[in-house]
Amino acid sequence: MERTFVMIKPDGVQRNLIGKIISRFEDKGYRIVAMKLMQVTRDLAERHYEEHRGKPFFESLIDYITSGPVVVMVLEGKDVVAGVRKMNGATNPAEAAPGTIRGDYALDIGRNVIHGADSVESAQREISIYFKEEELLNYEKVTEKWIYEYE
Ligand code: IDP
Repeated sequence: MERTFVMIKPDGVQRNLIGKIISRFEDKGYRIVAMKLMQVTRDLAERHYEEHRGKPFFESLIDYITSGPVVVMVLEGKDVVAGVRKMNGATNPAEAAPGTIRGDYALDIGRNVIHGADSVESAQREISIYFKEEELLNYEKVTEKWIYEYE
């Protein structure tokens, strides 16, 4: 089963959106296999966003991500990486469709509420930055037989 890494950014926590955002992912059918509230250090943020080092927005991005607590989670489900990206909406909230998280809850690219890994490889890398292997739980939910049509 595919896994992705998701972060409710500091603005999402400050704006009381934790519950609403988690509900969307639960309602869709994804399983939460790890989750915690944490303060991201600059070192951690720079490792997470190392592909953006040198870009004009890099320092403000690191300031943003380290500006307050975040909720990090690992979600599991069928095609969850692409599914979460669609639910999050376009990076720039001005371009994010209504009904997406950024489309419904954000206005500025530098305050876009949520992060989701952009590929299976990025998800694995980000999960290993934020979680220890033993923090990822293996369990099943009884509802899953109503979510998946097993062959
Ligand atoms: P993503 O979060 O949709 O994967 P990325 O291009 O990986 O988008 O950018 C990472 C984060 O950096 C964005 O979510 C946004 O918070 C911030 N960011 C990206 N581009 C800009 C920009 O042009 N100005 C300010 N912040 C930006």
